[in-house]
Amino acid sequence: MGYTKTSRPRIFSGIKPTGHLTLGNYLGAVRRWVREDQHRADALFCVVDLHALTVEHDPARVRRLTRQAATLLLASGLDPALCTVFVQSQVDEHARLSYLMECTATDGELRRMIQYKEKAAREGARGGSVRLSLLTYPALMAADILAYGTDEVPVGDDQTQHVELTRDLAQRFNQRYGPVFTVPRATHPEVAARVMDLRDPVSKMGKSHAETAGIVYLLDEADAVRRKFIRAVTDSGSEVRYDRMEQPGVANLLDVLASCTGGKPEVLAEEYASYGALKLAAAEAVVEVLRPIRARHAELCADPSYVDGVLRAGAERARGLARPRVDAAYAAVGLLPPA
Ligand code: AQP
Repeated sequence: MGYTKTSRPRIFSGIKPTGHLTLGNYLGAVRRWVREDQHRADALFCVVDLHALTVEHDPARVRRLTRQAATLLLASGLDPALCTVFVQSQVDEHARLSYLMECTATDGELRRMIQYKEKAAREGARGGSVRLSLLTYPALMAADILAYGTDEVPVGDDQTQHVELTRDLAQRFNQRYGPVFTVPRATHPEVAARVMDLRDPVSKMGKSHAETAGIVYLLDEADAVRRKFIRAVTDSGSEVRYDRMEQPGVANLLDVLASCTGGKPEVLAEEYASYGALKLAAAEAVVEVLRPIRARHAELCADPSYVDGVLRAGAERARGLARPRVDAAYAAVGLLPPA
């Protein structure tokens, strides 16, 4: 059919330019893309800018954050010789296939998405209106993934429900119209699949959140990182234990430390006699992880034409990979071939 694959698994994942990239993005997703996925698979990584338009947005900011996200992905170690890095809106097949996904999903299915419920409630509470694209966003995300015959989607925990929906849509489409799509599966890191806000350890560290004191950004200076960790909310009591339910603040610090140093949170807990010592250790571990990323980011910012070139080549390759499958999906549902 023109979209056969190589023997290596196909991997796709993306990041929304809704804010500055966070430690959660890095530990939950990007680091695995860099260390594992790009080496063992035919991997595509995308700045999913269309998803940033589902809530009120400033065009200049989205443009700036899209470039910054792409630059940070490269600064984190994605290597264009090993993987494909591109921007979603520069590859038309995503929006083209999204419509077919909307015709496959049901209204009830999309309204059940937790992120839709939470964000719609947030917008409502602010007195704003809820964009229709916030509801249909998982159909576009399904299109992002399915257009490439993706086998694996490396994401943080918060995206599990959307990938499950993508699987359902792929299966439903294939049953109705014939085998066009690969049914993908989500993969998550062993530790730090959900990094929590340091000031509110029962909420995810999210880059678009308005309250930023508990959010560590990849571009934060070392002193800012240390300050945020020192002010992290811990729990009542003083014993360092790894208990996500009873001690979410301490567990979060242990997850971050374990993820940065390669240890196990349960084992690390035994090494710290106080919350203060744990905070300092976690802060220093994060400072060391971020140091080379910030340095490389500064170098890449001095050479914007390099980043442009990577994105141009990435979009070209992505287009070539996606088009045959999206054309096949259009034909399968009964649409005429391109005129
Ligand atoms: N806190 C986190 N811990 C672990 N993984 C995370 N990811 C995001 N936050 C965490 C993973 O990073 C990838 C890209 O995320 P995204 O851009 O889709 O979402 P975000 O950073 O959470 O941005 P927003 O705009 O603030 O989103 P909402 O409002 O939806 O939370 C994904 O693999 C994600 O799992």
